[in-house]
Amino acid sequence: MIWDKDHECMEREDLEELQLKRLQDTVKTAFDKVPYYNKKYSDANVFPEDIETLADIEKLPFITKDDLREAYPYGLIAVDMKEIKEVHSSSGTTGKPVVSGYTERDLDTWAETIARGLTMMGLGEDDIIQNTHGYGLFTGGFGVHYGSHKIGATIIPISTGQSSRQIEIMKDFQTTGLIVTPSYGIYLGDVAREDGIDLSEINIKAIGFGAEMWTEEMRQKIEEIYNTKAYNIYGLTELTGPGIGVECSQQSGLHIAEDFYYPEIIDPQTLKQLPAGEKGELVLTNLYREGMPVIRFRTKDITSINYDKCECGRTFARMSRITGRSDDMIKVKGVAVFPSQIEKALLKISNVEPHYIIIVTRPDVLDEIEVQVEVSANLFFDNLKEMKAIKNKIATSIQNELGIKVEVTLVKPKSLPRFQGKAKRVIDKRNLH
Ligand code: DLL
Repeated sequence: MIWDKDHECMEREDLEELQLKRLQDTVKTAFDKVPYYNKKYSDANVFPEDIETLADIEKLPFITKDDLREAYPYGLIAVDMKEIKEVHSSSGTTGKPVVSGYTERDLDTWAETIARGLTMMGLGEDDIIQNTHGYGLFTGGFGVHYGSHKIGATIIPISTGQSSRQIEIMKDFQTTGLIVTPSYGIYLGDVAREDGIDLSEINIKAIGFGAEMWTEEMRQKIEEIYNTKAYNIYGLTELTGPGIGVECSQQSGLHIAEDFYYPEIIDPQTLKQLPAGEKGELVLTNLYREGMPVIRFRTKDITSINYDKCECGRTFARMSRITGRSDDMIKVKGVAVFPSQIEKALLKISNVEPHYIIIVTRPDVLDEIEVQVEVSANLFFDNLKEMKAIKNKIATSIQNELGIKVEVTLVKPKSLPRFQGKAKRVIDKRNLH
């Protein structure tokens, strides 16, 4: 079944016509209503009337997370604040977050993309959907919630945590659709085993998972645990949230809601567009957003786009699974972590050198972070008691910055690598690529 055939199966020519019209409207509104865009575009000497074809989008400067932080909190809002009905924020807790604002229509568009996605996964009004995404500023909870209402399903808004209870509810409430992050999906499998419950005997029809990087092996594991198919959901707070791309029954790439988002793939070095099918950084533009139009946002996510027609009948292009990042952001336990946040936490403490590395592991199913930090020479050799105190201080400072707990190891002066050029601070041993 297809939720909105008129759009999802559009001929490319008609789709491009719609995209151009929406792009022109978006750029004009941004230029007229948002001083931030007005200045940025005027400085770059590009104006709304310069967008005559879709290819002209390349004339517009990019927007990055830093731009959004600079505009924090409401600098990119294009409507009167009373039109903004809801705000969400990206997961990095105490680091400078990014705020995303939605009008009534934006919330409806967002719900629409999730409704399409849930339909792609084979879910509908007869289903009972257990949403384990956190309800709050994170977009996962409410996004999936609104979309589930739109398809007329029954939603269980359980949110994250209480893992044994999740399993009990899955069984007792007869859950047929489960929405999880891949690592939480696998973790719940372990909890069920410990609780003596065989999840493959619960009648789950489809699993939707996303919000973090995963591998095909992880998908296989999830499908085995729950004895059903698992579909990839992609999205990011800045552009709205989950639903920008969702996999259909073919499980071969995520259909991008191209009537609402314009995707480009660029070479992260040259910043030039790459031909269809080539791997690079995904750049996204809101085509139909009133509250906070985001134009040419560098997601830093690495993927490729396939424009071939899909067996399922949808014509929207498909992006492949995210296989990496063009920056050093890592998502750990669902929280976006930048090395710069760790550096900031370290700099607050004396007797600590600004030399550190971050090691991310997944010993079992959950992520762990170890931060190795060099301490000054006099301290390292002399004073065990003080070393311990500093270690605790660092751990607390980092936890305050990131909102998650990390393991701190103090290492000898000059024992960590020194970098020329771009530092490579993160050693990700989770094998997610
Ligand atoms: O993670 C939105 C979301 C919620 C997506 C629920 C899917 C399901 P943020 O917290 O802003 O938003 O994080 C966005 O997470 O740039 C990617 O790096 C990563 N990410 C999101 N979905 C996937 C996915 C939500 N399916 C950032 N595969 C993005 C790999 C993903 N990475």
